[in-house]
Amino acid sequence: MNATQTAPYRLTPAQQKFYHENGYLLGLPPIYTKAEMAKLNVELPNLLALLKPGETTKDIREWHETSTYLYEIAMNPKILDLVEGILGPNFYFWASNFFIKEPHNPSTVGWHQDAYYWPMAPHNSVTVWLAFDDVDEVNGGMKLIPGSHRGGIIKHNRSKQTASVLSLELEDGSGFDSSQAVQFRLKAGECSLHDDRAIHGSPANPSDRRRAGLTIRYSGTNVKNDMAVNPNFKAYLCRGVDEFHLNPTGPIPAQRYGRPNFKPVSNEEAGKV
Ligand SMILES: O=C(O)CCC(=O)C(=O)O
Repeated sequence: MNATQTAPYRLTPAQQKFYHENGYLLGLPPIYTKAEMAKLNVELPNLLALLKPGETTKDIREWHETSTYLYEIAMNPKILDLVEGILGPNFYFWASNFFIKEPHNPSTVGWHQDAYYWPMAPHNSVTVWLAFDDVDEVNGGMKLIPGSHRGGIIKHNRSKQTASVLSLELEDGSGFDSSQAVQFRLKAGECSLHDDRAIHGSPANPSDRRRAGLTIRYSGTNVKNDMAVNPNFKAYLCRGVDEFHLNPTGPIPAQRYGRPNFKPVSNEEAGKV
């Protein structure tokens, strides 16, 4: 190890226990310094410039396949150290998606379980939510129902909230109580982890501050995507060995910013409507 490398961060047994009991983890060491995060934010408009008329930042999905900007974030050893503490030594990443709420943006993210949307089995996936801004209760930070990942997958219905960016969601009271939700608070450059079955969502951003985060999805190599439902799925081995060979491997991007030439399968197409 040279002088600029830091020792890998290992989740403690107490953090692992907390995650497995509650379905999320906060209070983790920063992934990026303020200066590093500022640089990533300066670069972000280059990616946004590739959006087509009518598209929103939510359409930046799986652009890691063609953008080293995103691929390098997803493969950041500091993130992989955290994920390894949950998934063990052998895992891949397969998705990246921005959730950006500009100041005074009324968009919400309805209560949902990611696993309801994904044609993947078994449930052995972790989302890293990397904050590009300081995020809290004032600017529409995420909330999660602790322990809800242990309650099984609940049938989602078509969204009643017209402001929700998701089309399928869970109604408060249908198997969970939103007053039990934990408010996520992160500084720019920090991340949270959550289980693919944990119920979560976020309100609008009525504040003067942007609320931007990048979600990156990681799964154990034992998790298989149903290619009949999501044919664009590509796995990128992050750590260890792929002893199962259940999924196709993705190409390594060669340019800093680019968009894939496939249309990602929509949540409605991939979900169990
Ligand atoms: O950014 C948000 O508010 C929601 C993110 C989310 O739904 C997810 O990570 O699955």
